Amino acid sequence: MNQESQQNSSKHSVNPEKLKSLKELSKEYYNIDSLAKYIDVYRISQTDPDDFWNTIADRNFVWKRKWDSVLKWSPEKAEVTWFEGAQLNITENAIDRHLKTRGNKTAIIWEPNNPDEEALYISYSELSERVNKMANVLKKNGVQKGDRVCIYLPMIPELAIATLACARIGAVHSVVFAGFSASALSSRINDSNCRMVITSDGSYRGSKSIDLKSIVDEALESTPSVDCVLVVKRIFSKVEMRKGRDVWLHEELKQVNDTCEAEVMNAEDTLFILYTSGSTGTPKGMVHTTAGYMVYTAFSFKNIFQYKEDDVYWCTADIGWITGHSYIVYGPLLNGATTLMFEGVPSYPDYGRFWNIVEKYNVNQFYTAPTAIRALAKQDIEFVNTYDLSSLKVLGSVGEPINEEAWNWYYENIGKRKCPIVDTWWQTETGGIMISPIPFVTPTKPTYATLPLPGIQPSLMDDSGNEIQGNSVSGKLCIKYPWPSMARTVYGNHQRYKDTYFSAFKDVYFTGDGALRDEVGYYRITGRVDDVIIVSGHNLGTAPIEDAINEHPAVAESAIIGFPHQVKGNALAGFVILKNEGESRNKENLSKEINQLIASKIGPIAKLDRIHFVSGLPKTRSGKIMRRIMRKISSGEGNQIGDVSTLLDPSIVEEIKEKVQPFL
Ligand code: 6R9
Repeated sequence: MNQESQQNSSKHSVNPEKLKSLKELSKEYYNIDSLAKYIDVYRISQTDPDDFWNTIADRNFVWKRKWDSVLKWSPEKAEVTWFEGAQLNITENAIDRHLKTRGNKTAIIWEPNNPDEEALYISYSELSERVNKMANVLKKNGVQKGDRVCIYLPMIPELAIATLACARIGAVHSVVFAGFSASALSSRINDSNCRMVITSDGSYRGSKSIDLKSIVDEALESTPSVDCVLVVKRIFSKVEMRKGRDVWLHEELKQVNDTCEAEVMNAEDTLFILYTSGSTGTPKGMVHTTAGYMVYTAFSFKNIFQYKEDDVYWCTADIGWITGHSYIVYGPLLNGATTLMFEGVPSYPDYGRFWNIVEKYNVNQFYTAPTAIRALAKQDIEFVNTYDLSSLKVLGSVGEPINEEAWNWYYENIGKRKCPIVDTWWQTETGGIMISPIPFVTPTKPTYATLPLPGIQPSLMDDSGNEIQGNSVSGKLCIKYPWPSMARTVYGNHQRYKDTYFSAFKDVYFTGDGALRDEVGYYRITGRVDDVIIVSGHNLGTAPIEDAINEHPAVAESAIIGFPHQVKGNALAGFVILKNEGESRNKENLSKEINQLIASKIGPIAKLDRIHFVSGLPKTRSGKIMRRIMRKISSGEGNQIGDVSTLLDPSIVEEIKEKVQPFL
């Protein structure tokens, strides 16, 4: 450890003799494969975080220059700097360094929307060539280091390649999910003044094709900063190319060579911006920087998925979300893994598609979201049983609390009771997975994200700002100490960053989530704290109650909200989606049974005053339930629900409006 970082960590005074022996152990830090090692490594990471990250960073990456200090941290200013003084390029770590040993290994398997179309196997050498060429195309069209490039592409290889091409030349990528509307796209482009947009003529999603280029054209009517649109041919539709602005990628590629020197980046240079919608206000452009993000996504990928050299890893997310950034592109490639990208949807051509893909490629690690699990669990089990899923070793879940029913279904039917489920809690802001079991190491427990990764120090805070000690407690989930992949700021608005994450509690990062810590110290995320409902003075998280409801055999999914009540302060209303077989049941009886279940699982306090049977819930495109919308409708403000651009199916809002009489 160098001098400056020694000063930095002086408050964690460690006996040098002890440190020496810990250092011996640290040689194997990178891959935690036993509970004893987890406990040791976690302790080291907590005792001397600087030394811990220093070792991880030093031993597992290629640097053009090493750092002068590991961490500098000013909680008052909400400013954090990791690996200051270091220089690197993340693509040299994700691609170039593998070429000697893994040049012919498949880096990306691409499975198209239509199973009859040919899949692609892109080797590390081919990926290198394609990233370099794309990087040269960006340069040729005027993109320079530091410029922002908006990427609005479907899940085709060019999406991953474009992000890496930006990183190669030091341009900042801002990927916008290609299901967003023109206005959502233009506001994101304008917020960070993107210079270029990379898009395609269109996209396939199940049986539909979507005309992406015309959405971009509409968005660009109000985006003065964009002077070039790079268009990938995907669906071969007729598109209008604006002269002087739009260029075809395939034509540009013919004019460039396949070597592009990796730009020398400083550790804290911005790697990308990714927008995340808060419950209020405009989306926040979370800024992630180079070195810390690299170190943490690589380290967490390796451990959470226990990836072995010949494994095939598949994360079903879209690269438009943080999950896709960290665990389709960067984390896997930094570890020289084979990562699968799927263009389509779980229901096309039928509900067996995911399992068909697992069989086809012998997928070893499968990472998806509870919303997908619930949707698939609703279907005939034959869709699963037709396929051989014996290659699977690890199953992952991310995005929202996974209810017990879905957890059990996943564990039994997909993992056949032999694959641990890693319920991974994290956020766009955290850059990487924070709390999760390590498979074959941490004993799992349904609905619990279990334990923090080494280097992550969670804490639960009470409403007066005190840390809650001990076990069997609940509170607001905070992180006490910086970690390398934390977002550094909100693009163009550091005050908002400070206000959102660093002002609720002194000197700690506030996640916005509530959590409980059980008797052995396992964490369970109970939902966003803005969704917490106080009934007769009791704080009730949404997740445990929804879990209880979902245990009813006729229920597929549910969401609860609070509404004002004269006696209790708030009462609970449930929105319930039934399985097909539940539709014909008497609703009054069903409601009684649901309430009995809640009473027995949580207590009579959590019984629902109203139950609405609906066909769907207002969800974001990444599967999160927008309870805010149900609250607005329920309180008679259905005409003021605000921005619904991130909703998957806006027609659900109309249905709920019709079914729900405001609780006035
Ligand atoms: C990665 C991602 C973040 C919010 C987060 C929390 C919820 C994510 C979860 C989970 C319970 C899990 N969340 N994973 N809740 N258990 N395993 O989803 O990022 O889109 O920014 O959402 O999602 O509420 O605060 P992002």
